Amino acid sequence: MSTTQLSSEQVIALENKYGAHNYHPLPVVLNKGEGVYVWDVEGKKYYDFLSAYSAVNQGHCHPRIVAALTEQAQKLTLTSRAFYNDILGKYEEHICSYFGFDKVLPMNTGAEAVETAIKLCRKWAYEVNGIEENEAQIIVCENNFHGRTTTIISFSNDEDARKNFGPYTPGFLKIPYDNVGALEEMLKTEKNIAGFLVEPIQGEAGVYVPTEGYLTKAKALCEKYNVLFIADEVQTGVARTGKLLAVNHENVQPDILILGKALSGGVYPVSAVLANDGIMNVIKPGQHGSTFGGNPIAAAVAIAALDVIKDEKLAENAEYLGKIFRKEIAEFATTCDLVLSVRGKGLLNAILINDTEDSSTAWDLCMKLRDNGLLAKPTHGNIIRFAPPLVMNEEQLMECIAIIKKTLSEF
Ligand code: IF1
Repeated sequence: MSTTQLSSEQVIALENKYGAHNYHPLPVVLNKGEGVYVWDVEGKKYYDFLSAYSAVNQGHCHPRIVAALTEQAQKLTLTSRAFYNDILGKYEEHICSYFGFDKVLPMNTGAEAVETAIKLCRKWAYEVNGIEENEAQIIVCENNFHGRTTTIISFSNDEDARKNFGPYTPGFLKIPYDNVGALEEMLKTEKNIAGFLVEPIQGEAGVYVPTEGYLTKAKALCEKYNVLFIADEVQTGVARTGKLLAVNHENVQPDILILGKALSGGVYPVSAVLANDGIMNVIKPGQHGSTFGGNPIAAAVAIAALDVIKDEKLAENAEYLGKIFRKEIAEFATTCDLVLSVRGKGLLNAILINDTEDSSTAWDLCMKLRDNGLLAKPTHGNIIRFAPPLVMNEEQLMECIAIIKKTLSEF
């Protein structure tokens, strides 16, 4: 292929011909990202209001994180875990003290980390909690999204995510989200329960923020029934919701914490599972792993990505700007019947569009937002997620809110 820049249409045609059709992207072809901005191949500039599904919390191509990547890449990229390297231990100490856990098991993608947490929980149940071998059950919530591996979609109720991928992995019990009674009922009546896996805010389901106190009560129930509280913070973690972790809004410390996405600032696939020794030490040599898990580049990038979050006070910024966003949009919603409501925490927000699930209104609105210089994408049906990089400033946010209001008004 020639090195000259392809037009958007040419790129889209290539992907359509040679790429699996497992996505339906918004028709915009990007070739540059910097902070809160991305540019398309025709040179048009956009505000990014998706942040690669909250992986780019630190902003596109953050110089400190890119520097960590390029510096490490000149030295040592991958040793595998057959040998030690001089940066993994440093990273492990850094992330454990950063989130307050004894140990970390480093992986690469969010789904791998969720799978790791499931294996850890089951093994703990058998070897520490005395549950009958192969009988462990893990409670999950309706409308969850935890990734796309066969086991994870086995406990999804999203037909697109699970249809015709069977046979499914057993050992999961479903309860309604944000329903303490349903959790208690399940814990009281079912046997062999090993853990409760939950998103502190359900992202893909449409940014469902649970009732204040839900996480606290759920954690207390897990303690009462001696099952592990497993928080999937792949999307809500690393400052996205206005605190370092979404569970920090309720001072809940999970038994197992799952991180991904912004753990690397979107520069490299990095995920992690954190737990204390009583749980993590059930994993012995040779019982779990991954070729790239904890590789030197991932370690260097994650150290820098976490430092940027703290040094630039991105959680505080997300909290402050998120309040402005929801206030402005809520006020606007009273004057625009296209908008039903806005909800979220920090800079993880969603607008409910006044149309049916199967309507193309949300999609059509995102196309108009694109024309007006702002990129966002619907989650389910009539819900549009708005999640800009956390490095955004108030002036930029106000400009984006103006674009959103203008687009909705003109629609
Ligand atoms: C897609 C959204 C979907 C996640 C939570 C684990 C994972 C994710 C809470 C798995 C990943 C991504 C996957 C991506 C779109 C996006 C997403 F919610 F963020 F928007 F799909 F629901 N736990 N979420 O949100 O992490 O293996 O992808 O690194 O698959 O379309 P991963």
